[in-house]
This record gives sequence, structure tokens and C-alpha cells, in this order.
Amino acid sequence: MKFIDETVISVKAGNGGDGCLSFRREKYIPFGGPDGGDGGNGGSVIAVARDGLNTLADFRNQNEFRASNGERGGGKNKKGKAGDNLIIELPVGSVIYDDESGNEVCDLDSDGQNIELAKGGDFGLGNTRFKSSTNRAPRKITKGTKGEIKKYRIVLKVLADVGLVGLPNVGKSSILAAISMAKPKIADYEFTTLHPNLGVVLMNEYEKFVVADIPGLIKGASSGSGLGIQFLKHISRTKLLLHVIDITNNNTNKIVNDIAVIETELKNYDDKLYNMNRWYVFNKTDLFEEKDLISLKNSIVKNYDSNVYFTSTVNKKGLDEMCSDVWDHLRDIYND
Ligand SMILES: Nc1nc2c(ncn2[C@@H]2O[C@H](COP(=O)(O)OP(=O)(O)OP(=O)(O)O)[C@@H](O)[C@H]2O)c(=O)[nH]1
Ligand SMILES: [Mg+2]
Repeated sequence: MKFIDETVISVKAGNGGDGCLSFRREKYIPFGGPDGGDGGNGGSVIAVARDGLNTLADFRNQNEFRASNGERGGGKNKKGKAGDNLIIELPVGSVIYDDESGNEVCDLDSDGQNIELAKGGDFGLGNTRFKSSTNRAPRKITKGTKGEIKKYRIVLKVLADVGLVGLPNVGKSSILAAISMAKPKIADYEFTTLHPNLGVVLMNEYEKFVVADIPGLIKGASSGSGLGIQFLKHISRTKLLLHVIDITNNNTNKIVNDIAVIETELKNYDDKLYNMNRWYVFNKTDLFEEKDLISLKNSIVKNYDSNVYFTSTVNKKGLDEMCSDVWDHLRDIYND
């Protein structure tokens, strides 16, 4: 399944119009002075982010865009008409990369945000501009400059509804794999996940939500430890965080401390992310005898006042209930 839409576009800005070489020709004035006007600027190509667009599909048919050239200047000091800018509308969430260098040029993440992709050429000067006391009949003009030609790769980030966060090795990717069709790498060591993974959770034929699994965070991640916290940006626009905790060690103090580590890192990243709805997912319950699990649940749950789930990706316990609550929660938000 492909979640990320991608396209390459070529853009060409308009050339600036040349300056005009002209002299006044009027009855009874034999040696009219210079009257060549300036050219017009070339049009630029500009990308604008628009809410309501959600794919890059339109670009499959058209991937070359040209803004119009500026016109040449005219006699009687007439200025050439400027070329029109060409506006390309992109969905919010489009990230624009320079196709040659691979560098990110812009992340269009709000409606109306815009960026110039190719700058129109500057106008050339007409010969009137070169008139001076020593040269009353200049034959000099300048040409308009060329519009920029560029190539960009545009990647549309699919926005996840839900983000999975937690320490490394707690089972985030395993949960994503268990509830969606995604096939993230899963292994028994820390930092298995190096890049965010997305998965679609199908509730029924028509209803689904998108979950993002990001690399594990550790203490000090906000000051660069481990893989850092830059991946949090991928979940900063989700509606709900699922904080996954490994309960293998069966030690309430350790579990409470582990939770605090992640909460500190979220807070250090951004208050908005920290204050987002966050539910707790205590994972790896299959490693427990039923009675031990019950006493652990009793000692943990009282510490937290948001939703709490006890799950296992081995026997799939707790996951259906969690997904169904997530779906109800998202529906409430989106239907508002
Ligand atoms: N027994 C048991 N093991 C699990 C469960 N969920 C995950 N694991 C194991 O825990 C280990 C880590 O799982 P991952 O899904 O890679 O963990 P992660 O949180 O994505 O780890 P990072 O990507 O490194 O942050 C793997 O060996 C999984 O098989 C579970 O419910 N029960
Ligand atoms: Mg992982």
C-alpha cells in the first residue's frame, strides 16, 4: 500500500521583456530624442497550499508549468506588459524538494502558505534610459533576463490521525503491524524503527484511520540523545497519541518512571503535543499469569486518569477494544 503521493514537476518562469530602441518621429521635429520604453518583468511560478485538496493526482497529466514572458517595451516610452504569475495549487501537507540537490525547500503546512518556485526575469531598459547630456541619441538598450527554470519533487505527507510514542523496544511497530496492513521492521533491540511508518486501520469497508509509528524516544531525546525528537513533527498534527509502555518487568515504580521519561520529552518538544489527548497502552501482557496481571493493573491504573489499555501483539488481546475506542474518539472530533 502506498501512502505517500509523490510527483516531479518542471517550472519555468517568464523571461523579462527587452527594452525598446526607438526615437521620436514627429512631424516638424527632425531629430526626435530616444523614446524606447522598458520591457515588462516575466511572470513567476508560485505554489500555494490549499485545504480541501488531498492528492497530487492532477499532476500525473500535467507536470510542466510556465509563467508568461514580459512583453518588450514600445516606442513613445511605452512599458512592456508584465507576464502573469502562474499559481500552482498544492494540498496542505505538501513538502517541496529541489529535485537536483534533494534539499527541502518548503513544507506547506497551512492553508494559503505560498512560495516562489521560479522567479520571473527582470525587464530590460529602453534606450530612453541611456539618454545623457553627451549622448542625446543613445542606441543602447538592455535585454530582459531569463526566467528561472527549476525542477522540484513534491511529496504529500499523509497526515496520521493517531501517533504511537514510547521508549524503544516497547512494541510500537508490533502494534502497528497487528492493527493495520503495514509491515514495519520489528526486532528485539532498541531503535529498530529509524523512520516513521504509517498504517491504515480498517474499521469496516468505508471507515478507517491512519496510525503513525515513530522511532523510540529515550531520556534526553529533546537534547539529542538516541535518535532525538525530530520525528515528533510527524505526529504533531495527529488527534491522539497512544503512549506504549512495556510492562515485562512487572514493577510499578519502573513503569511510572518510564512513562514520566516520555512525558518530559513530549513537553520539551512542544506544549501542544504534550497537551494532546494521550492514552496509555500497557503492552506485552502475554508474558504474565492472569493473577499477576490483575494486581499489576490495579496498581497502575489508579495513577492515570485517561484511557488505559492492556495489550499483547502476540495473542492480540486488548487491541480491538483500543481501536474501537480510537475510532469513536476520532469520529467525535471529526464530526464536530
Ligand atoms: N511477548 C511480547 N513481545 C512483544 C509484544 N509486542 C512486541 N514484542 C516484541 O518486542 C520487541 C520490540 O518490538 P518492536 O515492535 O520492534 O518495538 P518498537 O517499540 O517499535 O521498538 P523501536 O522501533 O526500537 O522503538 C520485538 O522483539 C517484538 O517481537 C507483545 O505484545 N508481547
Ligand atoms: Mg519500532
